[in-house]
Amino acid sequence: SPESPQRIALIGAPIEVGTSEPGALMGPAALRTAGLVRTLRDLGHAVEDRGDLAPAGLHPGETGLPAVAAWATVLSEAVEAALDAGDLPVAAGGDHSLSLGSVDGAMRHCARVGQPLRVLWLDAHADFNTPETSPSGNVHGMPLAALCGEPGFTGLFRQPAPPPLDPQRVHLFGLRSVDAGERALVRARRVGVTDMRAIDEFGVVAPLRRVLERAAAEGAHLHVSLDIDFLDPSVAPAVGTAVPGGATFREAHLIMEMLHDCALVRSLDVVELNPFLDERGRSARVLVELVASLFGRRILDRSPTIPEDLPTE
Ligand code: HAR
Ligand code: MN
Ligand code: MN
Ligand code: MN
Repeated sequence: SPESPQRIALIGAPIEVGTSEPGALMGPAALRTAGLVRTLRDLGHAVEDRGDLAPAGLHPGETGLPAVAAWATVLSEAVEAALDAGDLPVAAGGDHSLSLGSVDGAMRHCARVGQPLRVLWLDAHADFNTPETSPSGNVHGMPLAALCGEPGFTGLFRQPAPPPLDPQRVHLFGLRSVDAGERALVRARRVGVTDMRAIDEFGVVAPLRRVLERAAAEGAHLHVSLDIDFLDPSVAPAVGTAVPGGATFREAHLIMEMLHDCALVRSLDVVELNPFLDERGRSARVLVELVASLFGRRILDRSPTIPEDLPTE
């Protein structure tokens, strides 16, 4: 319901330099085709589609660190500027290296206004590899390590850079695929984790509530990074790195409803949609549904209650 209309800035980032599976650069187009802008407007929000970013001087097909750094720079600038202007940036990817820029932009904004930042990472993966630990060399498996100041990422961020992200202010949710080296790092740095085992045992509500309560207590800016492979591949098949045993549609949907109700989300990434691997637009539509719930679509125009007068026979 449009009880709290937002100004949303949609920032397309057709980026796939971070992955070895081509197709993610079609992600922003597929999300628009699936009705992302119209859906958010129908909820009463003012949506400005800023189109797709294109790093200056970056030639198509260019790979490696210079390309990753060029994307991180334009994304960081766009997200920081949107936040400074009071808009809520939605960065539509693109592979997960996108978050190098979006989270960096949020960090700069938060540092300026003196607001604590927390990051909720909805993902099958930890994305905490360094160039040392990565089994694949793919940068989409590394953004959190880079943002948290692990060594091996020189030249990635705009200078001067803010202090690195505190790993204890990051919460991985839905984790079910970690590499040996990154597992050791995630533990050593005490990154917050709700893995699939925990979700199976306790559901999504109790663990997420704790994360949101901590963020609410300090008036945090909550950045949500939604990797489509958080979902089970049977729900959203358009992923390059599918991991079985993911979230159901209902779990993801409920998470989005809780994120809306907490009113702490100030920036959002929607990443890793690979339309080339989709089935007739299914995954793109699922993502639009989920984003709609995060931005206030609800089943009835009230909070859920347990009916007092259950029908009896
Ligand atoms: N952990 C593996 C690697 O580093 C796979 C990473 C895949 N990452 C994403 N984003 N799809 O979460 O290569
Ligand atoms: Mn990811
Ligand atoms: Mn992932
Ligand atoms: Mn639901």
